[in-house]
Amino acid sequence: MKLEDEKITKAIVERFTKKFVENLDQDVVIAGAGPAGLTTAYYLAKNGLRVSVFERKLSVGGGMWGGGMMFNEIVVGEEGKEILEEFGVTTEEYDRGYYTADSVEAISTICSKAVKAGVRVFNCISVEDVMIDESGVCGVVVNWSTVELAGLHVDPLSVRSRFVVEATGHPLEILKILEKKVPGKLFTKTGKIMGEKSMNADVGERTVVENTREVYPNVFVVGMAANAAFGANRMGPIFGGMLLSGKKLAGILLGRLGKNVEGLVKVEES
Ligand code: 48H
Repeated sequence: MKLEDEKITKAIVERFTKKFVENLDQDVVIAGAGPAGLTTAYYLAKNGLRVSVFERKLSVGGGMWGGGMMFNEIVVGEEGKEILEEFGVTTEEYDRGYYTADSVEAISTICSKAVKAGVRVFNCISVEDVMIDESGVCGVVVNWSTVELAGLHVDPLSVRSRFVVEATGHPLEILKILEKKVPGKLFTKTGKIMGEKSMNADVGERTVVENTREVYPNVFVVGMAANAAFGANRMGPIFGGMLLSGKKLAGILLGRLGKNVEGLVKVEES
């Protein structure tokens, strides 16, 4: 059989368009495909929700690939280990309460499981704004990352969703947009972004789960963004908190949609 070049092009364009169009009205849209965003997405899709993740970069996985300072191993605690094992990632005990995993195995497996569970990941697309109506935020505004990089003046497209998840990590891009452009205050003590504090693994790992919550009507923070929003410490290359935060947020969002979840502890919002 002779391969037809134009058929390859047609297949890609038609299939991508179908995928994009079929995912314009979602239960949850997540900005950022780091470990926290992907873990949230996995548990939501596994429990029947329509979930899209938009990722600015070509590759998904955020900061997990590089472990700590590019030593490509991650550390997790007891509960983080259980989540990694649920994903099928190999873990190794280092000392009591400290487990390690290969960072490449960890993030590639989490992403694979999320996609197989039904999550739609759109890479090379950045969330550049939110969509609002009288109920609060009701979706995101997206554009090719290359448009942003080239500084071109090209209008974006929009995707509707019941809930939006801020999973952009340290830079808190979605919350910065909210602070600047939408009326009302964030649900932090000051009503504004409180900012990330210096490294303290013990505190940061705990607070990242506590700070996983709604931060503006219909907008939820997860992972590093949660501590940056609520003024808590960074935790360095221990990644259990990112996974636990993602699992907690999935529980909250499923609860909001009245879903009865088997095998996923519903965590009430505090
Ligand atoms: C689309 C965007 C946009 C945008 C950014 O940084 P991440 O890995 O975030 P988390 O919270 O999943 O994990 C944090 C962890 O990697 C980390 O940095 C830790 C534990 N640090 C501790 C410390 O002390 O330093 O992933 C965020 C993702 C990235 O892939 C970005 O490219 C992407 O979000 N992103 N995607 N639209 N506007 N902004």
